[in-house]
Amino acid sequence: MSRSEFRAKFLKEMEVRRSKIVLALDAPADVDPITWSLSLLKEVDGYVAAVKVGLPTLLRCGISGMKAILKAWGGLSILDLKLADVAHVNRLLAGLAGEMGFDAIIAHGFVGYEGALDALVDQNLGVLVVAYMSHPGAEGTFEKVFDKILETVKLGEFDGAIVPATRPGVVRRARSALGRGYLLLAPGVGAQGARPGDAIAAGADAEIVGRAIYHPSPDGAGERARRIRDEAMEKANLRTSL
Ligand code: NUP
Repeated sequence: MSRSEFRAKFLKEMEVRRSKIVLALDAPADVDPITWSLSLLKEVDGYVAAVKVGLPTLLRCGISGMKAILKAWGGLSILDLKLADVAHVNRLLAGLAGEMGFDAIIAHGFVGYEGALDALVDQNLGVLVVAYMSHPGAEGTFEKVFDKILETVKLGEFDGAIVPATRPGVVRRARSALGRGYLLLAPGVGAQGARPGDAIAAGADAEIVGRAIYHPSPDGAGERARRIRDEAMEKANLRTSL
């Protein structure tokens, strides 16, 4: 999938599913990861626009388990590898992501373009670049490289960037540097302290939410996802009933 193809599909999916929430699927250590993922996805169907799978879930489900989960889900999926390697390894992992059925991958931006992220251009896969992270200690490093990473996003004409919902000011800076032609997805809502809708109000297209939806168990996750979606939509002055 080329850059514009994933971005267009994601924007369309948000419209069709009437949600600006992406589910972070990070299976806890004490569950059967495949059963857990399947029941969670069933619960949240209708309330989230896409699913983002992290390494813990992928490693524990394995490639065939992951394929089965994505097939059952049927919607857009993003693999959060936070790739940060040299070109030939990045290319191998991007190929594997495509083979499993993922529509996009997340890669770190600090590695730069030439000999690293340039390998992800033309992989038939959407690419989202981590521009600034959501945890408290991110500032010391990411403040120094943020502007450079945004330049890399534009250089590779990637689909967009991952920016912290915990720092609406950073989301605003990313939007003003990139313009409307790039996706901004923001994690950090709920368990990490940001309120639903704050990042969208600051210019993000969607918010990535994990524990606030699936904790303590998939039971009731649909209702929690619905509430978070509605709160986010309301804050962003959108109407889900449109
Ligand atoms: O800066 C980042 N912060 C972050 O939490 C970049 C990310 N990709 N994430 C991911 O978002 C993290 O790996 C997890 O999958 C999700 C947040 O989960 P939660 O805090 O909503 O449970």
